[in-house]
Amino acid sequence: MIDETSYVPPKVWEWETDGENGGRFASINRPIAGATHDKVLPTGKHPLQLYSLATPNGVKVTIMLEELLALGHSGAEYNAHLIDIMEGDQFGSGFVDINPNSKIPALLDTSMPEPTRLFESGSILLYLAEKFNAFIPNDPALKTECLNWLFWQMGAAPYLGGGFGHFYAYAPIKIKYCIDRFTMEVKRQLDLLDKHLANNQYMCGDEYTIADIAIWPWYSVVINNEAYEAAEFLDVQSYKHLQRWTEKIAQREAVIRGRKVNRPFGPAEDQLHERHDASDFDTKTQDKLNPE
Ligand SMILES: N[C@@H](CCC(=O)N[C@@H](CS)C(=O)NCC(=O)O)C(=O)O
Repeated sequence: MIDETSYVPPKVWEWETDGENGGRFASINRPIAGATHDKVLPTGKHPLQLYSLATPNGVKVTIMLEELLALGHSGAEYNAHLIDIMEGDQFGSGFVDINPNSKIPALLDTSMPEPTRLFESGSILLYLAEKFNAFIPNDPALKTECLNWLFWQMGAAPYLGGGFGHFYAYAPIKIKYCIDRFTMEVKRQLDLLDKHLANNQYMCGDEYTIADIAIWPWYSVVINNEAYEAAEFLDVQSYKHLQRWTEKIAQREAVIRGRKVNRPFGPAEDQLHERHDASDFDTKTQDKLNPE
């Protein structure tokens, strides 16, 4: 049993590979960057090769790609390959070549003279928005506001997931100090979004942009109790404007499609493990591949 009150940090921290304190992510947490094994990544026929998983960070990119395709941008056609982070796929050499940070999502744009690697979901959204001139305002002031919120999300998510979610839902022991600290911050984030959305239809006014596409996957799962089972604890019902925005975006066809891609968990009809063709949504979800 871990006794958190009597722990005195040693002079120099050491990695206890057989320690009891790894928690749920013990098998993938490492203090060393780089590949652990050789593995060539699969590739498909489309210009964009996505290596991902349907966590909120992964869903941002599949929603963006489905939104671009819905607008008629055929250059956004993509193959989505499943990366199982609990099995350590993010440490394979092919994946690390695309993302040295070993985290999903990672994207390869093969339509360029030299294939372009992309990692960090915010960088991927910005790249795609600029490449197709879509979901990013043309007006300089609005574009700046869009980027303000995009980068806000990139900084805020680690407090929500890595801080609050980790200590509230995943840590092997409940530590009041940590839960209080991150709940304070997450409630402040929820209130910030609620107040902003009281006066704005979307994050940048009337236009649906990559700021919404970045923020929605994280805060909708908290509002809908699909992450951390914390909806009651966080009193999400009280954030009415955030709820309105969450529900409106959830109804978009591209959002419904994007959420299913690279999803090996949840209801069978929502699980499209890999997406190699638009028709896969009709024929390759788990309910179709494995009917009862
Ligand atoms: N800031 C990164 C975060 C990406 C991230 O944390 N990905 C997680 C899944 S949501 C991951 O791949 N974790 C595997 C690991 O940490 O080994 C982004 O937005 O792309």
